[in-house]
Amino acid sequence: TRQTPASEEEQWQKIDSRPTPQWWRDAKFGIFIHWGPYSVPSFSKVGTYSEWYWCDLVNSKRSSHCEVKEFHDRVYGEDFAYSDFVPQFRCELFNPDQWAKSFEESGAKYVVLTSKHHDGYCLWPSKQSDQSWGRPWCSTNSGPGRDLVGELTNAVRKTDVKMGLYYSLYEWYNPSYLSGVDRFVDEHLVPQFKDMVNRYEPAIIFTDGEWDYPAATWKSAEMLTWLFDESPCKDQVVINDRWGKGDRHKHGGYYTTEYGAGLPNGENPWEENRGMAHSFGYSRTERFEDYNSSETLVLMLVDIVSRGGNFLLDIGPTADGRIPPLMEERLSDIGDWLDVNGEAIYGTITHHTTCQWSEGKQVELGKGNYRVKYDVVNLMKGNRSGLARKEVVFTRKENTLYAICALLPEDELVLKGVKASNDATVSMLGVGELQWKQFGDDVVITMPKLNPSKMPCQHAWTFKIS
Ligand code: FUL
Repeated sequence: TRQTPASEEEQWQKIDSRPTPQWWRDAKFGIFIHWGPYSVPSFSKVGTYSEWYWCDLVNSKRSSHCEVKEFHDRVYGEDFAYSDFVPQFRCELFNPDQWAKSFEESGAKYVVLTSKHHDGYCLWPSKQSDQSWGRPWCSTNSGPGRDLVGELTNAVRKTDVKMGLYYSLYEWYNPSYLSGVDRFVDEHLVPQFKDMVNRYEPAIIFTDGEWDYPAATWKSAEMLTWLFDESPCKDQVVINDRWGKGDRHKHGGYYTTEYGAGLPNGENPWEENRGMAHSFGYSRTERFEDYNSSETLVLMLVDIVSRGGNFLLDIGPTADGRIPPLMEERLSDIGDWLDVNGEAIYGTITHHTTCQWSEGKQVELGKGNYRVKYDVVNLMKGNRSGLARKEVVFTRKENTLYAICALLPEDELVLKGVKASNDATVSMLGVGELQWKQFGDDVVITMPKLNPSKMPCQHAWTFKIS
């Protein structure tokens, strides 16, 4: 006998109870990539997203005061359409193996590429895209004439970094979307989504653009049921929480926060995503001072991981297919840090304790613009009573505790409220074993003499107690 098909509610129950695969929870650090025709103008009012160029342009027609419109008319002319950028999206210097190498060397364990953003332009040969747009609207039949998703997927799969895909449910100006969402979902979205999954078997699916309609309209539960029951990546695929209006932090997979503070603990799997400056897509208006320093990015990673989250750090490649060197440098610096300190990050869980440096040596985790640009420090203040400042953060793996410090202690490091057993060993990653003593409730570690020109790493230092 045939079973009656599950109701939407039953489908969600099953989807929501599926644990996020452990590999993702252990991975901690991923790289987000926003790349598409918007990478051609690569322009945004500073503080906003360059991948929203088209939408900003259309909406600004109604407002007299818009930097995108002013820029567009001045540089390209009023009659220049967004689609006219596509021939200039040529990616002629795109070298997928080189990208994959940068990703691997950054210490990231996964990558998430925009297979399709809200402009609907696909970075892979999507039949549905060309059909519903009534013109070539994918990267094999226009622009670079290359399957960018396929090429990057193949290159990344040669490393041990996992390949994931971002996919926008809605498309601002798709004629089919504008003329009726139900038909768009049946004839475009569902078959296109399945095609993407079948072709590339992504390790992660980061959906987005869900906010116009409830999940039922997008047929999200139906797509996810197919994904987990039938698709070729059903066992290990990881999903996020952007599947329908109002459903974030409710339905789907891991919780997402965006240019936010993240969540206070690891109760639910979560991931903070943000660019290195203010935008996801490359923006030529962002200057050196808009970019977070390597130090800040390392501290963000450390702080997020200490609260049980993952960090999805975005890069915006250029229309000619390069990763801007400043972004490459940031990735490489994070990689250098993880080379030494990775064991305190990957595969760890949270360890909550209040902890301060010894008197007179109190520091804040993150100095300068860290606090201004990244409000998590303030969030944590509110959540952890008694802890005025966050000086040391902790992670844990079985019987090993890692204390990560944003400033190098001078003579000794006092970890208040940490009890270690008599036979414990204490070491500094990249340096070696250190002398220590238990003084009442505190572990006191004697700092070794370090040669400033031969430091194990920069930005933050890890002490291991096991
Ligand atoms: C948002 C999008 O609108 C942004 O453009 C970006 O893709 C971000 C990750 O998600 O909601």
